Amino acid sequence: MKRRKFINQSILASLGVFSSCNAAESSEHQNKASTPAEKIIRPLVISTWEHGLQANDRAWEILSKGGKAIDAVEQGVRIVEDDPEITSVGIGGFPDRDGNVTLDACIMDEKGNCGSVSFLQHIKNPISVARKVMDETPHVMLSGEGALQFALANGFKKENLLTANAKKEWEAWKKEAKYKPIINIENHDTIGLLAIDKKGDISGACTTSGLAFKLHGRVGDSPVIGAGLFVDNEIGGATATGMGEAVLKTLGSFLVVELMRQGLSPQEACKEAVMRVVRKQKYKDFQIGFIALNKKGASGAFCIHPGFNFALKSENRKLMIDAESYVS
Ligand code: SD4
Repeated sequence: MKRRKFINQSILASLGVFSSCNAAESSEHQNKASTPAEKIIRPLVISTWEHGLQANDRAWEILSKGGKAIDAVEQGVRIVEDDPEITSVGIGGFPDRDGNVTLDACIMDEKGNCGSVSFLQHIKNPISVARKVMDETPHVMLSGEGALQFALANGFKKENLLTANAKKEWEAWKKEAKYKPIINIENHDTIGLLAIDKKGDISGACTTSGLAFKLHGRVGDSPVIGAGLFVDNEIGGATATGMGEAVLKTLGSFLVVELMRQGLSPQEACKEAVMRVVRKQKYKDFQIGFIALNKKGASGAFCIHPGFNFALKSENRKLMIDAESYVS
């Protein structure tokens, strides 16, 4: 059941990660609000959890050639959707309590365009369906059967997303059928990815299979623009991971971007959004985490409990950064 891989230093090294550090140690990870003299770092890509490393690498292939952030974020998270070993996103994702893999995703570009799919079954790249919703329909969000019909009509292939491993885990879960999330191994590890390209345009993508063994029909924060993801190209972008219900109740990613608009650094904005959840919801025995970047390429993160980390890639850096947390 335990899916979180606490990758140690040697594994990180074998992945080509130059170093792993905490938030305070990264020079690109600004704790202070931006000043006019601050160095502009771009392109840059950040994404949630260790699977962010491979997503960032893919996004970097596009960004480093002068490609657009919107293409980088879509292609980056697709790598994670395509990996059957990752049990929280795309194919291989853990199913709901009835054995259905149901996926949520959204994408947002520098013009404020956005697309989203929720409760989508049988399609392994929901992020690309969300992109099509954005690019080719007058709508923002398609759900369930309608989202599936739209995907099939646009050439996506129907496949069985329930892998043998996910089925085995679901069958083991059914013996007790208890739903008790455990911090950092809650059976959910969304990928949220934010990129700023050479031109300075920002985009974001977020994709997940949501809470494992959830009620059939449950949709979390990840496909909801403003909750799981938000981008305002004048200011920056933010994305969320963790217990979606808590993020939905505060429209967390929108909140982070608005706090940056008021002058907070990405780090300070993520912290204040987490504190809003802690204060308003009066409970904290779950994990949520935010990552954010601003127009200058400064990034930040904050979470409730230790254990959340994010991947960062820029011209000369490839890092896993441990997010600071409310609980020490
Ligand atoms: C959800 N927020 O469906 C997602 C799950 C997640 O890290 O982020 N996992 O609630």
